[in-house]
Amino acid sequence: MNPKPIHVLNGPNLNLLGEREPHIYGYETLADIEERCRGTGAALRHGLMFRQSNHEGQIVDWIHQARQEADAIVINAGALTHTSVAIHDALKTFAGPIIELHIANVHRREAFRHHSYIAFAATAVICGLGSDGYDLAIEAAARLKAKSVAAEARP
Ligand code: CA2
Repeated sequence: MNPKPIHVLNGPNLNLLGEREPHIYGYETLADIEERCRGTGAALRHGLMFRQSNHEGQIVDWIHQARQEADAIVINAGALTHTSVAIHDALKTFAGPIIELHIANVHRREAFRHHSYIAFAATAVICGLGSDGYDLAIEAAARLKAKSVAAEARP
Protein backbone atom coordinates (compact mmCIF):
# COMPACT_ATOMS: atom_id res chain seq x y z
CA MET A 1 0.00 0.00 0.00
CA ASN A 2 1.28 3.49 -0.83
CA PRO A 3 2.31 5.52 2.20
CA LYS A 4 -0.10 8.23 3.22
CA PRO A 5 1.25 11.66 4.21
CA ILE A 6 2.40 12.53 7.70
CA HIS A 7 0.30 15.37 9.06
CA VAL A 8 2.28 18.01 10.97
CA LEU A 9 -0.12 20.13 13.03
CA ASN A 10 0.89 23.36 14.73
CA GLY A 11 -1.13 25.25 17.33
CA PRO A 12 -1.53 28.80 18.57
CA ASN A 13 1.13 31.47 18.09
CA LEU A 14 3.53 29.22 16.21
CA ASN A 15 2.87 31.45 13.18
CA LEU A 16 4.96 34.03 15.10
CA LEU A 17 8.12 31.90 15.15
CA GLY A 18 11.21 33.86 14.18
CA GLU A 19 9.55 37.16 15.10
CA ARG A 20 9.83 37.17 18.91
CA GLU A 21 11.54 35.27 21.73
CA PRO A 22 14.33 33.83 19.52
CA HIS A 23 16.25 32.88 22.69
CA ILE A 24 13.50 30.31 23.34
CA TYR A 25 12.20 29.38 19.90
CA GLY A 26 15.08 30.25 17.54
CA TYR A 27 15.25 32.47 14.46
CA GLU A 28 13.55 30.26 11.90
CA THR A 29 10.03 31.03 10.76
CA LEU A 30 7.39 28.30 10.52
CA ALA A 31 7.69 28.60 6.71
CA ASP A 32 11.45 27.88 7.00
CA ILE A 33 10.71 24.82 9.13
CA GLU A 34 8.00 23.62 6.74
CA GLU A 35 10.38 23.85 3.78
CA ARG A 36 13.03 21.80 5.58
CA CYS A 37 10.46 19.23 6.72
CA ARG A 38 9.29 18.74 3.13
CA GLY A 39 12.86 17.66 2.26
CA THR A 40 12.95 15.35 5.27
CA GLY A 41 9.59 13.82 4.32
CA ALA A 42 10.65 13.36 0.70
CA ALA A 43 13.87 11.58 1.76
CA LEU A 44 11.67 9.17 3.73
CA ARG A 45 9.27 8.83 0.76
CA HIS A 46 6.50 10.43 2.77
CA GLY A 47 4.33 13.31 1.67
CA LEU A 48 3.65 15.97 4.25
CA MET A 49 0.61 18.00 5.24
CA PHE A 50 1.96 20.94 7.26
CA ARG A 51 -0.59 23.18 8.98
CA GLN A 52 -0.94 25.84 11.66
CA SER A 53 -4.00 27.25 13.39
CA ASN A 54 -4.66 29.50 16.34
CA HIS A 55 -8.03 27.77 16.89
CA GLU A 56 -8.61 24.64 18.96
CA GLY A 57 -11.64 23.45 16.95
CA GLN A 58 -9.72 23.73 13.69
CA ILE A 59 -7.02 21.46 15.10
CA VAL A 60 -9.68 18.96 16.26
CA ASP A 61 -11.14 18.99 12.70
CA TRP A 62 -7.69 18.40 11.20
CA ILE A 63 -7.12 15.43 13.53
CA HIS A 64 -10.46 13.96 12.38
CA GLN A 65 -9.33 14.42 8.77
CA ALA A 66 -6.02 12.72 9.59
CA ARG A 67 -7.93 9.58 10.69
CA GLN A 68 -8.66 8.86 7.02
CA GLU A 69 -5.79 10.62 5.28
CA ALA A 70 -2.62 10.34 7.39
CA ASP A 71 -0.15 7.57 8.28
CA ALA A 72 1.01 9.48 11.36
CA ILE A 73 0.56 12.77 13.20
CA VAL A 74 3.29 15.09 14.48
CA ILE A 75 1.71 17.70 16.71
CA ASN A 76 3.06 20.83 18.34
CA ALA A 77 -0.16 22.03 19.91
CA GLY A 78 1.54 25.08 21.45
CA ALA A 79 -0.14 26.25 24.64
CA LEU A 80 -3.17 24.01 23.90
CA THR A 81 -0.88 21.13 24.94
CA HIS A 82 -1.40 22.18 28.54
CA THR A 83 -5.16 22.84 28.40
CA SER A 84 -6.99 20.93 25.69
CA VAL A 85 -9.00 17.83 26.60
CA ALA A 86 -10.69 18.21 23.16
CA ILE A 87 -7.39 17.71 21.32
CA HIS A 88 -6.55 14.79 23.64
CA ASP A 89 -9.92 13.15 22.88
CA ALA A 90 -9.52 13.66 19.12
CA LEU A 91 -6.00 12.18 19.15
CA LYS A 92 -7.30 9.12 21.02
CA THR A 93 -9.39 8.29 17.91
CA PHE A 94 -6.33 8.20 15.61
CA ALA A 95 -4.97 4.70 14.99
CA GLY A 96 -1.41 5.49 13.83
CA PRO A 97 1.69 6.88 15.55
CA ILE A 98 1.42 10.29 17.20
CA ILE A 99 4.53 12.29 18.09
CA GLU A 100 4.06 15.20 20.48
CA LEU A 101 6.62 17.87 19.73
CA HIS A 102 7.91 21.00 21.44
CA ILE A 103 10.70 23.26 20.28
CA ALA A 104 11.70 24.20 23.83
CA ASN A 105 12.35 21.88 26.75
CA VAL A 106 9.02 22.51 28.45
CA HIS A 107 10.30 20.85 31.65
CA ARG A 108 12.86 23.63 32.14
CA ARG A 109 10.14 26.26 31.88
CA GLU A 110 7.18 27.35 34.02
CA ALA A 111 5.37 24.66 36.03
CA PHE A 112 2.17 25.13 33.99
CA ARG A 113 4.05 23.81 30.94
CA HIS A 114 5.03 20.57 32.69
CA HIS A 115 1.63 18.96 32.24
CA SER A 116 0.50 17.78 28.81
CA TYR A 117 -2.92 16.43 27.83
CA ILE A 118 -1.40 15.42 24.48
CA ALA A 119 1.15 13.11 26.15
CA PHE A 120 -1.67 10.81 27.35
CA ALA A 121 -2.57 10.16 23.72
CA ALA A 122 0.90 10.33 22.12
CA THR A 123 3.14 7.44 21.15
CA ALA A 124 6.24 9.52 21.96
CA VAL A 125 7.27 13.00 23.00
CA ILE A 126 10.17 15.10 21.65
CA CYS A 127 11.08 18.41 23.28
CA GLY A 128 14.04 20.72 23.73
CA LEU A 129 15.80 20.05 20.41
CA GLY A 130 14.76 23.31 18.78
CA SER A 131 13.29 23.21 15.30
CA ASP A 132 15.36 20.08 14.52
CA GLY A 133 12.72 18.32 16.60
CA TYR A 134 10.34 18.60 13.63
CA ASP A 135 12.63 16.57 11.36
CA LEU A 136 13.34 14.06 14.12
CA ALA A 137 9.63 13.70 14.86
CA ILE A 138 8.85 13.09 11.17
CA GLU A 139 11.57 10.44 10.99
CA ALA A 140 10.33 8.79 14.20
CA ALA A 141 6.75 8.80 12.90
CA ALA A 142 7.82 7.21 9.59
CA ARG A 143 9.85 4.52 11.40
CA LEU A 144 7.01 3.68 13.78
CA LYS A 145 4.58 3.41 10.87
CA ALA A 146 6.95 1.19 8.87
CA LYS A 147 7.41 -1.10 11.89
CA SER A 148 3.67 -1.47 12.40
CA VAL A 149 3.15 -2.25 8.69
CA ALA A 150 5.95 -4.88 8.84
CA ALA A 151 4.43 -6.40 12.00
CA GLU A 152 0.98 -6.64 10.34
CA ALA A 153 2.52 -8.40 7.29
CA ARG A 154 4.16 -11.10 9.46
CA PRO A 155 2.44 -14.51 9.28
O1 CA2 B 1 8.20 24.73 22.80
C1 CA2 B 1 7.17 24.62 22.11
O2 CA2 B 1 7.19 24.22 20.95
C2 CA2 B 1 5.83 25.06 22.70
O3 CA2 B 1 4.82 24.18 22.21
C3 CA2 B 1 5.58 26.47 22.19
C4 CA2 B 1 4.32 27.10 22.77
C5 CA2 B 1 4.30 26.99 24.28
O4 CA2 B 1 3.07 27.50 24.79
C6 CA2 B 1 4.50 25.56 24.74
O5 CA2 B 1 4.51 25.53 26.14
C7 CA2 B 1 5.80 25.01 24.20
C8 CA2 B 1 4.24 28.59 22.41
C9 CA2 B 1 4.38 28.91 20.98
C10 CA2 B 1 4.48 30.40 20.90
O6 CA2 B 1 5.37 30.73 19.91
C11 CA2 B 1 5.83 32.01 19.88
C12 CA2 B 1 6.74 32.27 18.90
C13 CA2 B 1 7.27 33.51 18.81
C14 CA2 B 1 6.88 34.52 19.68
C15 CA2 B 1 5.97 34.25 20.66
C16 CA2 B 1 5.43 32.97 20.77
